[in-house]
Amino acid sequence: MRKLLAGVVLALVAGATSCGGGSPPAPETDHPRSPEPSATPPPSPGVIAGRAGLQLREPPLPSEPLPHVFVYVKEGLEGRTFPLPKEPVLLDQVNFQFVPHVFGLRAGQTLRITSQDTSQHNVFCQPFNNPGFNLSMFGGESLEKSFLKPEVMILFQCNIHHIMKAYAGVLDHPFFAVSGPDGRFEIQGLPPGRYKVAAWHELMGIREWDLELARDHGVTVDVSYR
Ligand SMILES: [Cu+2]
Repeated sequence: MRKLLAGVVLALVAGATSCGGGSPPAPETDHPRSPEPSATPPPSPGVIAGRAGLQLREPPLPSEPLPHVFVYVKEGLEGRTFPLPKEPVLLDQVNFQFVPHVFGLRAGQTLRITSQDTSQHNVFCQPFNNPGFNLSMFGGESLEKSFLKPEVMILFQCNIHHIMKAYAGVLDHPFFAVSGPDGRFEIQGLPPGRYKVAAWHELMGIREWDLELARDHGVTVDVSYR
């Protein structure tokens, strides 16, 4: 009997890997996949950590790391307030690029925009939920703005050099992160609870998922685009 059962399990596994005589059905791509169980320990309590990737080749080949993905808690913090940082967030213009390209800041926090280029730039920003502006800047100048209402994302452009773009996610809480060159991101300090978490990329779009953060360990998420 045991042999028979083992045979059935093997047959099911074989069937799953050769379904339809070709590759298995494509996984649902509208939702990030949970990572395979592995030897990697879960993140520390209060942490949502993971990696954003672009799956250019068929699994199990690894995905390419995807930087500039804005990952944030979208729901689950309603009614809570968090102290506002006094330090400004910096948006610089260097060699005809906004630096950083994607960033987060708090509603009401100061955004200091600077330029290191000798050429003139014109920072053009037209949010939906907040007042916009359209301001000329020369190297060495700086200006300060803030957005009082949460808005994900706000686009910054230079009207003179159209390749210059930056995106800001404005939130009323501090639980957001941007994936780095290796695709990795980490949100820290979340209280235990159920959350809706979202990921945004300027070309690849939005992913959302629900998760529960336990008291004793964090959660790993795999933000996979294809
Ligand atoms: Cu410019």
